[in-house]
Amino acid sequence: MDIARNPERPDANPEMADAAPEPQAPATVRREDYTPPAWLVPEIHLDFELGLEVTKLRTTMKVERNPDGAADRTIHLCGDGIAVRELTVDGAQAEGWTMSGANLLLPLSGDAAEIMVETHLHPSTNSQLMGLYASNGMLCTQCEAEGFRRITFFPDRPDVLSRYTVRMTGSKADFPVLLSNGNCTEAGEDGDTHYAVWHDPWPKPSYLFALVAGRLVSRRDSFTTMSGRKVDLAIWVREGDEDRTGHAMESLKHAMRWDEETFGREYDLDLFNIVAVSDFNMGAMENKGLNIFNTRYILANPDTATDADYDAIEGVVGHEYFHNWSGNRVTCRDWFQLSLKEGFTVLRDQMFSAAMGSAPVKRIEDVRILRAAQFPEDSGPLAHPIRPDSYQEISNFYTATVYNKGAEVIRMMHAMAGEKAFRKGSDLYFERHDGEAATCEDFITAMEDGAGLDLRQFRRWYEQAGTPRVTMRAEHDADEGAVTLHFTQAVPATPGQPDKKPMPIPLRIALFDREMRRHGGEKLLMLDAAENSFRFTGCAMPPVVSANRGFSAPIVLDADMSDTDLVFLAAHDDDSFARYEAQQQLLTRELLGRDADGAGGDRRAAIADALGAVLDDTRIDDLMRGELMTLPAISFLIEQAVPADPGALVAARDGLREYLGTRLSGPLNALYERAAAVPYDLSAESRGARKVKTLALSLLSAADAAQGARLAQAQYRAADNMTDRQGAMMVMANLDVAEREELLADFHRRHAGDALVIDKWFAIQASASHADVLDHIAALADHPDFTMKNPNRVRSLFMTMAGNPAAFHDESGRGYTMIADLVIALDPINAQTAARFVPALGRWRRIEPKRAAMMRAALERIAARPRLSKDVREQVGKSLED
Ligand code: B3K
Ligand code: ZN
Repeated sequence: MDIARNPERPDANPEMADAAPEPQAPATVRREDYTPPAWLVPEIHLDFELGLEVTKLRTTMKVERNPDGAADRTIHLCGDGIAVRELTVDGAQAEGWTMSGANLLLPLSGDAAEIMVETHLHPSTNSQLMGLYASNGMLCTQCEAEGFRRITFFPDRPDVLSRYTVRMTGSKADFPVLLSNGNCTEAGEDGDTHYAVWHDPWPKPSYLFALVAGRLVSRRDSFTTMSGRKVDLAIWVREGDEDRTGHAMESLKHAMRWDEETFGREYDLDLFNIVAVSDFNMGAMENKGLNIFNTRYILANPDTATDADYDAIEGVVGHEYFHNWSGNRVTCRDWFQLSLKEGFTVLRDQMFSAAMGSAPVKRIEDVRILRAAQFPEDSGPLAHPIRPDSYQEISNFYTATVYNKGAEVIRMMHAMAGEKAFRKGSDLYFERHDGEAATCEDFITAMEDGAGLDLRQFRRWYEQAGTPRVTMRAEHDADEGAVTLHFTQAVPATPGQPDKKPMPIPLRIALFDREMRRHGGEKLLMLDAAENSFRFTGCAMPPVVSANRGFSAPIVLDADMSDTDLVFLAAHDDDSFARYEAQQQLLTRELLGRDADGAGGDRRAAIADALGAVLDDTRIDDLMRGELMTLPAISFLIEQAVPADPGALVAARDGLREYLGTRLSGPLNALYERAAAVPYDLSAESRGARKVKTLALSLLSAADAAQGARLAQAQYRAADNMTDRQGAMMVMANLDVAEREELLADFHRRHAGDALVIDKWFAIQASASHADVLDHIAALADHPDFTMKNPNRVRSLFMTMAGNPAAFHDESGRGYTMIADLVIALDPINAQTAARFVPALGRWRRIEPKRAAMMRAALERIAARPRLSKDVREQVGKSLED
């Protein structure tokens, strides 16, 4: 339902509140229905009279018939919750215009015209945080995907590219800083008000428009590009936060340099602005020359941000910057092509972070995210290809599939082409489509032409949803000294796609000589059929096969290996990912209660031995050691055991942690002491020490709560940084000990008023495995610091809870009820954020019947509500479909 039709919505435009509150079935938009726009808008001029309560806007656009579009005399201008105040065509009152729902249809007599439309906006009541809204007394915008239509009437689709000129007038006191895309070309003042004019020379789609006005201060720097141009850089924050912007600025400069060196991409304006706002629906937004960020991906200092926060800032600053080419210079033709910019840009930010830090650790982290977030999507009711075929609400398609699997698909092209040829392909793509609104097909074709790949069958990765399941069986022929690897593959059925075709799967493998503990070189196999076999000679003994090294393909591989072979690879594989993977497989088998096979029959002991070897292996650094000490996520285990019993999985994981903590208490204590002695800085050594320290503490406390509480208390008190303090608090939050409350109160007191740290305080408690976790969460929802208006705060409590299996899957079903209540209460305030909570309930089919029935009932309760947003309705409807 659009906001103009829902009087319950707090941000409903008062002018539109009388409109009929008729709920309509949301229309389905289909990829195959794409037609080019009938009208283009080469130029647009926005004239804002700024106010928090009312902002008045006069939009002037030059429009012209699109020679490649349909011969439609009527221009279709999208609107959402806005009303026409005044409308002229070539200076005269417009005639014959009509409204079609929220959209404006305006007949035009010639092939070109100048249209002026006036709209009034109400930023301070815009709680959806789309369009123009107020955050902490400042004005800012979010237009992707369809927010521009909440500002003015416009053909709000990404294939309409315009040159923007923006004039802002406002109170000097309220809005001392006035920013928009491009460069400031004029500024002046008149008594208490002032104005600024900004011009962006690069034609762009409306989703990249941005405006910010408010009391802001900036950190300044500059960057000299590869052709010697000086670019001014500024990061704008609220007064008092400027000291926390250093890391973001360094990350930006590193990203600019890296993109020049790795992809040959140079920045193209004289100015690059970033603004941090505290009320934001997602991480950040790549508006041309004026990125807008969630404060959480900008602000950091050692006292308030963890090492993970520092990494996330580097990654997101890089990601948004890289969009300047993969997204802005070459944009998307329509929203079905979203992965064209997002998948590619995620790959670019992953490569950047790998280059800035530890590449093997980054790869493990990225695969962990893919498996925890994307695999469940691919196996559930919301499964969709990386290039979807249809949607009702595009905001629901900013998914791990489009982003992370999209990145994996392009990473496979990289693996098949090799570094140099891949670069030729990306160069050709940028050169061919610069200034255009392109498609995934354009990208694939450029890769074929530039990198010399044949991607005919590979296109299936864009068409088919679902994670391919691959089995591998090794057959050894002792007489011939040969081994044959037999592969089968199947892509599971997904909604709307019952039958799948085989995918081309690039699989990096190595055959280890069991005795020499070496392999004779890595190979890249291409699977391309339901069954493939490959024969290798020179194997007198059956080799240990290390397959899907580096996670070369986003698949589930059942390699039919004995525990003994997994123990071998966990100890000897030279590919860090494969070593990690062997250990995860062993752990997964154990946690799923699968029978031990080999390794002396005692898998627990074998796991403890392998982990023991990891704890003091001097060949690996602490950052990698931390990965090898991390147990598989329950969300990953749920995927492996259908129907899953989350309670049993949580108990199995807790039991194994207790066992490992007890068996390895000596080496864990030694590791803890060694790591605790390393002083704080941001070097890899120091960060690695903090990582293993808290992991060791967590295992030790699983074995001995009293010792855990003692160590956690001491770590908390001694901490000179947030990583140690948060780590100690997370361990303490799980324990039923008196010091728990004391430390939580201290943490809150210490960081009162610092929103990002108070978010952590909520999240720490919501992620705990404490027996009373649901009571704690219910109490926190009533805490004076909790608000439904701030997405970070909502996520810190409830998204954390939805990701905490001990809480969400509590056998009482109360976790499901709480999430359903949240969705119902949040939907009228912020539909986009509310819809993000639905997929957790939508996984009911993979859960044991008792819980599944309660999850389904929670969805049905949401579905029965009379006025749901399009966002929530689509997700709930699909989650309940048979
Ligand atoms: N492109 C934006 C995401 C916009 C989401 C709109 N619902 C951020 C990013 O991926 O870089
Ligand atoms: Zn992005």
